[in-house]
Amino acid sequence: KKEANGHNDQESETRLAKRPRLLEANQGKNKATVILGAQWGDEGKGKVVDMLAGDADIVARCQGGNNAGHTVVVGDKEYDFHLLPSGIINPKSKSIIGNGVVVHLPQMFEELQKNEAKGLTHLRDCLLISDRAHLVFDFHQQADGLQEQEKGGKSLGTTKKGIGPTYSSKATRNGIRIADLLGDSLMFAEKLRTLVAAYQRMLPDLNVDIDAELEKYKGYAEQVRPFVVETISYLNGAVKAGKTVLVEGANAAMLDIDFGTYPYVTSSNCSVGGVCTGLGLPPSLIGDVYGVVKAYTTRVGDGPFPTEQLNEIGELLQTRGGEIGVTTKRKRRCGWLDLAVLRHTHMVNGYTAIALTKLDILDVLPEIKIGVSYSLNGKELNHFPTSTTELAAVEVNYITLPGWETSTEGVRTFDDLPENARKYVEIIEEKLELPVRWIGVGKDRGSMIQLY
Ligand code: 2SA
Ligand code: GDP
Ligand code: MG
Repeated sequence: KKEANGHNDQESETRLAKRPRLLEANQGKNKATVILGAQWGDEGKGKVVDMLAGDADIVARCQGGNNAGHTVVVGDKEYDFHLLPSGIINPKSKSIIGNGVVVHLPQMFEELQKNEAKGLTHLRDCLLISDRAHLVFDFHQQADGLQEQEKGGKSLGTTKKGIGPTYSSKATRNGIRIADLLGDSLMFAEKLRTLVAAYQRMLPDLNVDIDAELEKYKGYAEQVRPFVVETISYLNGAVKAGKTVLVEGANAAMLDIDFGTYPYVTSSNCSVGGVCTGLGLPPSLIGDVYGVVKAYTTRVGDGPFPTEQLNEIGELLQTRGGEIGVTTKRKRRCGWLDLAVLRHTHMVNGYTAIALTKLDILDVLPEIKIGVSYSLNGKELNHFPTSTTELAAVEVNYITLPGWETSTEGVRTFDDLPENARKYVEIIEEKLELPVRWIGVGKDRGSMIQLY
């Protein structure tokens, strides 16, 4: 008998029988784990990624470029990664540079060579690069410097790695992708000439020898070709096949172009949305999202920083914490932990838990403050200020806790931490309503307390 919708009973039964299988196929039980910076960067993402990479089949970068500087310390060896995912130390996992990353090929090959010289000889066997990733050229880096110069006293304090100019080329649809470099060489040359001309119209001082650049990139095309794949189907296929995927965020939520302290931000989405757009992973395949939080706050580059300590406390954090930019060697600005920042980034990123790093740096302080909220004109704010003028004018409401004045460096269990250190951690958990899963008490790979 025909039903109103035109199907007969038997057809409907077959469809129903198929549905559980189809539903199951789309449930996506296996999901990627994501590590994100929860403040203004340099929270210790590299160390956390390296710690988890031992169990990962794939570690992927989704945004940013070699502005990032991620440190991993293994015994007496210190590695700094900029474009390469920090998980690449683990020879058993594949490392992906995703479509959302911007790649300066000469500096990527330099980074490979530098780490090979340090004994990581497996790197080229592990690396995969998206054919959709955009290329950063030397003139993008020059433009970054010139644009900063033009801003004078209002500069952003960029790393001058060409990140902003490259993402703007991408947004104006003049950008050049790795696939263009590997495709028709005449088309690549034409695209490059158009892109350079657009930049020279904006910045007449920009000096580019296009023919020399084309010659150089002929060589890079062949050097990079073996690493290039269509990473979107590769990665989605891997997650569906049950592989363990770890995503390494670069920069941090407060530097996110939408949610950070705009315009004092980088030019990509460093929060969880960037994982989807920068790798082609749907939200349903994203599992745990761990926020990496430094036990105090640092910022490198310009822009408002409400809990900054321009005094001996800030200096102590800077020197004890070795707070120097991994990419530019600039001194990082330092201040107290800021829960207004963390509440804002937790709202956007939805952390499963946090990794609290560098607790050991606070070991010598008799008193420790935590910024718990902001007030403006005597009124407590219930959301993070949008305007930097407002952010620069807020008053921070602090609580003061007693320090522990004991070394935590050798501690490996939560119970063995001094009581005041445990209280510091517990207050953060309570105020953010978010568990702390790991606590960092030293630079080395092993200097980590796991709470659960
Ligand atoms: P850019 O170069 O356009 O991304 O700069 C824009 C802002 O983003 C900040 N930014 C960073 N902040 C912290 N760490 C970063 N990586 C390096 C590190 C930084 C360094 O690990 O130390 O070496 O200076 C990073 N990359 C970009 C930048 O300071 C600007 O405020
Ligand atoms: P990332 O950009 O988030 O990967 O962080 P960076 O590598 O730029 O900066 C973090 C710095 O802190 C590096 O020098 C790390 O070696 C160091 N570090 C990470 N975790 C800890 C920790 O728990 N204690 C100490 N003392 N140093 C740490
Ligand atoms: Mg860093």
